[in-house]
Amino acid sequence: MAAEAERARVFFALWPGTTTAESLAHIASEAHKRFAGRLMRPETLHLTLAFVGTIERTRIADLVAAGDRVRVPRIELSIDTLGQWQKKHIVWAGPAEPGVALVSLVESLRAELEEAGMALERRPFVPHVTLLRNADCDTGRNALACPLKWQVNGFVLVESRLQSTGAGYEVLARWPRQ
Ligand code: 2AM
Repeated sequence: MAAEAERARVFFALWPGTTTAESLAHIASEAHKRFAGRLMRPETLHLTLAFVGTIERTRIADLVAAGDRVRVPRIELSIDTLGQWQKKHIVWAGPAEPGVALVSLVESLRAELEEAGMALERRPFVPHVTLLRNADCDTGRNALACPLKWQVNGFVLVESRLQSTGAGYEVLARWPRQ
């Protein structure tokens, strides 16, 4: 087994631009008044497409190659739902329906990752942006009073590092490639 420094916890995600992140942060602070818990910092807000987990760093090149084989879509996401997961103590925002374009992006990513020999968990995909952790919530969904439109023009590969302030994320690669 490789030493910890040679391993990385990684996932593919949609990362909002500043304006969308600010709107999501506003929804989060409103939700915080009701559910308390720990507010995610605006710069860490994201929607996970495919969670790869902890791998050896040498495999990051394979992940980038897998990302290169995926067509980069343009998607208009309607973030219209506030969801609660009681067991995970999470409050999240997301679209009521995942939509064909988003599901197709997730499926292509998964197919390329599996082709590259990555073992992925077969959890059903529920598109969500975690807003609060350790929240005092139930399980359910409500329509957001002020839904927001998120223009998606690409996706990212991210490394997650646990820090004293919560998770710290570093973008390892972006698509379209820059
Ligand atoms: P969460 O916000 O619902 O916890 C970094 O941890 C990102 O990967 C988060 O978006 C987290 O989702 C997601 N994540 C963590 N473990 C996961 C798993 N086993 N399957 C899918 N997504 C996971």
